[in-house]
Order: sequence, then structure tokens, then C-alpha cells
Amino acid sequence: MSALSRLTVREVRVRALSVPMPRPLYTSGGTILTAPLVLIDLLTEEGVTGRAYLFCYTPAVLVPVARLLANMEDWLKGEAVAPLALEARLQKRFRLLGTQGLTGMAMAGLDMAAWDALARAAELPLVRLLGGEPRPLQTYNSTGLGIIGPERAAAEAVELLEPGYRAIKVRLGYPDPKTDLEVVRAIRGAVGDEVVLMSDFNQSLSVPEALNRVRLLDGEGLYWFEEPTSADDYTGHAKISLEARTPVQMGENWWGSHEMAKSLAAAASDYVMVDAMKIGGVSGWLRAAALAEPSGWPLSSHIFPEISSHLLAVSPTCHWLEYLDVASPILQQPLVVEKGFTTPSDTPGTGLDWNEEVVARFLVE
Ligand code: SMN
Ligand code: MG
Repeated sequence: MSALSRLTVREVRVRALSVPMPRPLYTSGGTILTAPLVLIDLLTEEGVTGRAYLFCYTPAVLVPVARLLANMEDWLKGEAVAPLALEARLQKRFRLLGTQGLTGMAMAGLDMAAWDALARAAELPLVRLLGGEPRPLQTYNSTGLGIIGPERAAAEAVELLEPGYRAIKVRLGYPDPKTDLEVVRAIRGAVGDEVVLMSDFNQSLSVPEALNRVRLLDGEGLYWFEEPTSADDYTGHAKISLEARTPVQMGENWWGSHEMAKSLAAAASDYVMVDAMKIGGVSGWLRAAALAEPSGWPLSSHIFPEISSHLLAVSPTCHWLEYLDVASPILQQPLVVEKGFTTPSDTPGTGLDWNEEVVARFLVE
């Protein structure tokens, strides 16, 4: 019998960390100064450990998410490391409460850690376990470039391209629409016409405001308009998509593939992007990739570049990998982006091994 068929959960080890961001993220939807991360180590009776991290957005939920995961340990001990079976069990446990928000985050973290354990037991990188091969994925540098005004944005854009990227993303949604225009023009002036420039409004506009903003910015050569209005307003997004010549991008806030299906049915956006955590881990991502495939919806990732690189490499409509780095300080082998391309790690699992010395420094609880 191979090791793969025998993995049994022994322990769920959870830690809460506050990790400094290389560049703080100022969005029109809020500011993130440090990365609140929950580290999950899924220990098995067979000695293999699966690992994953969760990005909690705000320190206010960091310890609660860690505590929630610890509370779930008793449900998992002695169970087989079988992500789909675990998901079904946990869905049942949370039926009355629901699986959006913190419960969904915890479930996704366990799913990612379980898949990591399976891939390690099979001695395969996740991408190979899923039937794919590591291959270079076009990657945009999404670090920084927040709501910092035209001059600073132009200078930062140049810095972000220096490692050899050809694509970056600017946060927009300034109170005065004219500032959005000034920022885009300042960046374009500094980086030239060839650079792919995505934009992200982080849900900051009402639909009528977004329609105005789109008219103002449509001729500026932006690659996409991301989340111009509330993430759950699919008809609003559809209206904006119809009006805009620039493709509309959204999806990072879908909690699971069911929400994605509703958004696709409403033709809310031209492009789609999924967040490995909110979509439900590896299992959720695979369903999302299957939904995007029949109509050829270009699928990009949202943060979590390490595991997303494995998942995009097996997604039929793979589009862009977002590189927004929050975990590299705590990793033994941070993800490498080479001249704007990322290749999934070729070691067993998803490529997450903690640098324990650094982890200890950022431990909150
Ligand atoms: C974003 C917002 C908050 C945290 C990380 C990233 C942003 C993005 O919406 O798409 O990069
Ligand atoms: Mg976004």
C-alpha cells in the first residue's frame, strides 16, 4: 500500500502571526500595514505534515480564526486526509451557521493543508499530483501601488517593473475622479505604452459613479477595471461591463464556486479572478476552473501566489498570476518570479516550508 492511501490526521497545529509587509497596501477599500497570517500544520500519523497559510486581512480576526481552527481539531483527528471527504464533513458541521467568512477561511486552510500533505506523501509537487506540469505563468507585480497620489505612484511603478515585470496593477477609486485620471497618466508617462497596467477599485464606487469613472478612464489603455462596485452586486458589475470597452475583472470575493456560478450567469465581468482561500482551497479552485472553462473565461489568481501557481498551471483558461507577497519572510524558499514569469515549485507539495526562526519572531499567539 502506498503512503498516499494511509494518511490519517493526528493533530492540527495553528499559529497566528503578524508579518510586516514589504510595502503597505493602501486601497480605496482600506489599508493593510501588516499581514495577519494564520499558519496551519496538519500533522498525520504517518509522519507527513501538510502546510497552508491564511491571509486574514485585518488583525481583528487573526486570533479568532486561529482559535476556530483549533476548536475544529477534534472533528478531524483520526480522519483520513481526503480533502473532498473532509470538506463534506465540515460542510455538514457548519450547515446551520454557513460556510462564508471565518468558517470558510478555516475550511479552505484545512483543504489546502490536506492537499499539501497528499502531494508530499506522493512525493509530487501539487501541480503534478493534479495532472499538470510546472510551467512558467505570466505574472504581474501587484505589490504596493496603492492610493498614494500621482507622483509617488509613478515612481513606485518604475521600481516595481525593475525586476523584469511587464505588468503591474494600480489601485484607483480616489474621491475625485480626476485624480484617478492623473494617476493613470502619471504612471503611463513614467513606464511607457508597452507595460500592461491593470487597475483595481476595490469596490469603492456606486454603479452610477463607476459608469462615470469608466467613461473617463476607458481611453487610457488600462488592461482591466477590477471590482468597480460592490463585490456581490453582479447585475451592477454586468451593467458596468456592458458600458466599458476596458474588460471588467472580479472574483476575489466569491465565497465558493456557487457564488462564482451566479456571477458568471449574470455576466458580471469579462475576466475572472479567484482567491484560493475564499473560493474554498484547492478543491474549490478546481470547481472554479471547471466553471470558467466552457465559455473560456480568462482566469487569474488573487494573492496566495505560491499555491495559486500550482492551480493556475492546471486551469484551462489560465490568465495572470498576481504576485502580492505577504509570506516570503516566513518561508524557507520564497517563490521566485523570473522576468515576470512564475513557475510552480518542483518540490513535493505546494512549496510551503516555514522558516521557524522568523516565524517565532512574528508570533502573536
Ligand atoms: C487586494 C486587496 C486586499 C488584500 C490583498 C489584495 C486587492 C488585489 O484587491 O486584488 O490585489
Ligand atoms: Mg482586487
